[in-house]
Amino acid sequence: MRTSNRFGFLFGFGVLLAASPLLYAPGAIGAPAAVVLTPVASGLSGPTAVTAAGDGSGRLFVIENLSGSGRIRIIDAAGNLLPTPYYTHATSGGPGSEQGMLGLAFDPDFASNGTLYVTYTAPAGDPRLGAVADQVLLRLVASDPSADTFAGSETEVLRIPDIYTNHNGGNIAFGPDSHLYWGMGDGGSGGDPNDFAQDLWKKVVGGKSYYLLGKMLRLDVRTPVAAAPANQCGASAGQPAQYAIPADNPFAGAADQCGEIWLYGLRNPWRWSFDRATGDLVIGDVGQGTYEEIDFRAAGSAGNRNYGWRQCEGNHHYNPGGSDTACPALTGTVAPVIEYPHASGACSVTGGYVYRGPAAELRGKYLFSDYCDGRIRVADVDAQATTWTYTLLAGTPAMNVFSFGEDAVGNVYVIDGGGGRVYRIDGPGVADLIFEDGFDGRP
Ligand SMILES: [Ca+2]
Ligand SMILES: [Ca+2]
Repeated sequence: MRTSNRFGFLFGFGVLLAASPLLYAPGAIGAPAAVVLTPVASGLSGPTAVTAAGDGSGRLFVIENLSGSGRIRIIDAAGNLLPTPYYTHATSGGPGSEQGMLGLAFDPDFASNGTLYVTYTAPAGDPRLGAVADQVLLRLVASDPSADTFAGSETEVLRIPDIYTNHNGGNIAFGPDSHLYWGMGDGGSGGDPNDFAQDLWKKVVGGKSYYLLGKMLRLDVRTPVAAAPANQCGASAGQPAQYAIPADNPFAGAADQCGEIWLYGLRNPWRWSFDRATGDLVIGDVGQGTYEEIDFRAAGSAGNRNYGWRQCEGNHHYNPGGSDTACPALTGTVAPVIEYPHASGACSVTGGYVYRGPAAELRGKYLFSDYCDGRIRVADVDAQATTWTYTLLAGTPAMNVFSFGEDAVGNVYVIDGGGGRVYRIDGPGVADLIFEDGFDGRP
């Protein structure tokens, strides 16, 4: 049911309610009208990501994190959460941990080649490159792409050493160029004590070599190489590797700069996405203790690739500190398009999507949230603007927003990790659904 409030905006949930309509607080002036959160699945354990295969099957794939393992579940085209997981892998971590199974991306040609990728934190006992469990990119090739349980080959593509258990990024996605992007955190602890995010090469700490931390990586995962170049940091020079460095990567062929790097100066790019209409990259980069930020990279942009951390937290000096608020200008780094402080319960940004789905009033707007306050934010996106404005959606359920996801037709989903639920973000004109287990979407 949807309820009109006195400002003329509409809020509600896409379920049938028996009694009086739910009244929600009005949104800020200018908020989009009639946003509806339609429950899609509940009862999930530590849901961390949701995506589609782009294979015409209508299936959604959801990562669940359990203690010591991560698994992929399927919501079929009829909306049923299938009881048998699609795929399971041992991990370090568990529900609510920053470790675990963290990312999932389907090859654009999955329907024909059966290829998908997952990222996970290696389980205890797995070989370790760094002080703690490695971050791993794995290729799965399904022998039957239409099957609802995975059977096929598994190949490790890239393994990144880690030094602390937090800040593991983990999101992966194919860009419009069909290369795979992987967002990697700064290694962890707090304040990036080893300044990894600004380091473009390998750095030895405690006798172990670390690289590719605090970066957005761009990989050609479709082209295994027989002899890796000297600056392919995730491989041994001259040895075979399961991915190539795209020739147009900024540090391809460079001496003492890792060829995999696309962007750097990131702290923990936990969730980010490509705008399917423009190819622009929008990143939610989790802040340290004071400011959260959204970063923007226009498609085809060749400019500054340094997004500032740990010199800057948002628009503010971090290390070395400073009292001004013009950090990016003074450091020559890229300023965020959105910054917000830790206030009113906000503590950790969760990047979302530029909406390109069927709800007309949401099209072209960027949806994102905060893990701690669970409020959904709707930003007006103007690629010409240096900062974006946004409003808070009123009346959304109490959530811990772990992630957003997008399906093949541009629907955007939001994951309440703490509540084990997935919602689709809808507008008016989208048919209401009755949720089979009686869950009605209310907090
Ligand atoms: Ca880490
Ligand atoms: Ca930044």
